[in-house]
Amino acid sequence: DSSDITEVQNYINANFSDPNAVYFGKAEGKNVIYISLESLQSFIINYKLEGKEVTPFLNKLTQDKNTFYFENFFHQTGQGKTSDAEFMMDNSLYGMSQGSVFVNKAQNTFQSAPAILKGKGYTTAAFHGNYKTFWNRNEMYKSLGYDYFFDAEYYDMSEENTKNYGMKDIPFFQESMPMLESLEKPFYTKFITLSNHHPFAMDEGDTDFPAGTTEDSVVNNYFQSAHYLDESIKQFFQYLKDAGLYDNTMIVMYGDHYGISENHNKAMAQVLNVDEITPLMNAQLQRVPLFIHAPGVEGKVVTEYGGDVDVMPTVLHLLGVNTKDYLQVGSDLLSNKHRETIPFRNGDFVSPTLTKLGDNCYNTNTGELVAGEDCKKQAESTAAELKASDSIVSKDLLRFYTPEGFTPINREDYNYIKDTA
Ligand code: GP9
Ligand code: MN
Repeated sequence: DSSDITEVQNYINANFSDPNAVYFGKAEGKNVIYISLESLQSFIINYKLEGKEVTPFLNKLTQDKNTFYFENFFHQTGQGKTSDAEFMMDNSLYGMSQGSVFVNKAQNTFQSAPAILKGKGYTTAAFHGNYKTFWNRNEMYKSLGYDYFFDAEYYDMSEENTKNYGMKDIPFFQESMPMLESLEKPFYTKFITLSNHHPFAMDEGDTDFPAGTTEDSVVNNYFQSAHYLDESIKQFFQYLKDAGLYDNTMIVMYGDHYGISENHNKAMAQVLNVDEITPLMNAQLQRVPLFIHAPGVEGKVVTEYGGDVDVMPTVLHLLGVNTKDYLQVGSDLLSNKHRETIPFRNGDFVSPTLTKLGDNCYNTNTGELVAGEDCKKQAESTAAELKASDSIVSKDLLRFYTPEGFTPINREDYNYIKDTA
């Protein structure tokens, strides 16, 4: 009821990170393309196997003059995996502590990035080479306000084009181009890649990159599969240039969640050349790459800690949309007041100084255990942030509050039934 809303509003107002005047509106009117980089973890950036860069294209992009590369960015996903990352990118709210918000809360009211931008004249679309019902996307995307959902039905799902869940990334981007080019501009779109998915095995002929040499085939395959993803992104960037879209499009790319779980710590210790992967190192391995390529904006390598929920306010502020009246729990990564305590979905947190994992509190830099008391303040802010978000999602609070100037989404305006006529 209204007292729940007031409590959440007070929390969010008190914690709002003001937009940075240097960047606010600097990408106004640009198209937006999000790319979900399946299972891509930050350790792979600039990693060399047998002297060869695994992700040469992305490595170079970290130094690009119009690109922000966030090197201390952490995924905050739970059981909803890819879909949790999508949810956080589009809403700056957390997925659920149990189960998937896409599956369980698809009928809720949201004030998502696509919905907000539709109010500014944007066309919105999602591209994914798997069938639309996976993760209940076809229902959730209605509530998020996606005008179009190009799912497996729009792609050539032949044997040679597909692997595991669906389209291989190279043909996926290639076949997406005519559909992307058909959209009215400006557009807000997302592309969800698939090839770099566990167990990462490649089809014959799809890569000439070497596999790793540990005793763990999942880890070994990961190098080849990540290399293939990098190559597909390189090709997509070229297609965007060829189509004349590159210079007026902001491209946001993020690793959706870890690819190598703790079950592979033994091989990962070899890969990272350490004796063992400690719990603290495992937390540090939850870093995923985040790139924001914004034409005309001077980028940089950003060292501040950040997490998934922080991306939406960052992107909207670059587009010149103030998020102050929206109920979002993230903190603009480019704000001078950006918050650097990054909650994980289970209530643990990482920060540049302290890390809490279960009952243990660590000095992030030395790895030493410190008094639990030292982590208390940040543990409280972590719990408060998760609580505010959970309150919004579990009680469907946004149906009681419409920010000024926002047009609510009517789910009935949307369907993703392919027109075969
Ligand atoms: C499936 C894709 C992969 O459509 O999103 O799902 P994941 O297992 O990574 O959540
Ligand atoms: Mn995924």
